[in-house]
Amino acid sequence: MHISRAQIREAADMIQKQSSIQPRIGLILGSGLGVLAEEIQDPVTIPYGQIPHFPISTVEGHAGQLVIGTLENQPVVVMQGRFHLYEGHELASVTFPIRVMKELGVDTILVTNAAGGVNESFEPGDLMIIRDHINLMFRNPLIGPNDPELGPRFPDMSQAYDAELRQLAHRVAEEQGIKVQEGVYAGVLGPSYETPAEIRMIRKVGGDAVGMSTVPEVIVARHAGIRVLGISCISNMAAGILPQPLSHEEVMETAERVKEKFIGLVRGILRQL
Ligand code: R1P
Repeated sequence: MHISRAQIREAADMIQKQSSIQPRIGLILGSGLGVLAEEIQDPVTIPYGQIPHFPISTVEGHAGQLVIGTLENQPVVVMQGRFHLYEGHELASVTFPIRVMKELGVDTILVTNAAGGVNESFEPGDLMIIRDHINLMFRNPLIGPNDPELGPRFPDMSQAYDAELRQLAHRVAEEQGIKVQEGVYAGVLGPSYETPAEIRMIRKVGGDAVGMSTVPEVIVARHAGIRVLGISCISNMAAGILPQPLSHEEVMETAERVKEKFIGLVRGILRQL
């Protein structure tokens, strides 16, 4: 599947007809973190099903709608729910919204997710600023013909997660007295959770947290020249660290528990962007 500029334009046109706001910042809200979209002022909400070429969200905790409005006086476009490869979507669909955000004028995105803690010094409920990622999906959304109007054939990934934005996130966290971690996000395909042996491997190769999203979105954002800040909510410890089995219910519960500090951190970052 190949995404064309005409398809991106078509989706952006539809969105621009619904809202006069020109978003500068894009937010992608991970599992259970969609609550942040309720904070948007003067929101215009568009279900994904109404936007040309957008797939549909199928995962619990992902409402499946785009919300456009302002947050801390910043014009934002928010994905209340994202797409995952394991839902059966193609990589081009999973990352299509990033292309559309760029077309709408977005220059910075904040990518969030719920992730399992691999680093044993982390605790469920911690927020982790993403320093870098490891693509363990072994797929790349840029495979196929490259449209140079959208980005270069071989985009640099040495600064995928913007250093200044990470510093800002740390500063805001400190101001608010929120403890944050920083680390490397390992992206896997899912949907089965990882085995203890896989988690040991991820730890050995330098992963601090693991999840089933984010990596394709960030690759496409960097291809498009969008600055990226990533925040993981450590929703549980990954397999083999604690004796209990993993569940999506626990992921949702932890997201619910941390929502105030998460919202506070994001609002604080937006205020200073
Ligand atoms: C598993 O509980 C789900 O939570 C995470 C994983 O990637 C997986 O989809 O969701 P997000 O990455 O979308 O936050």
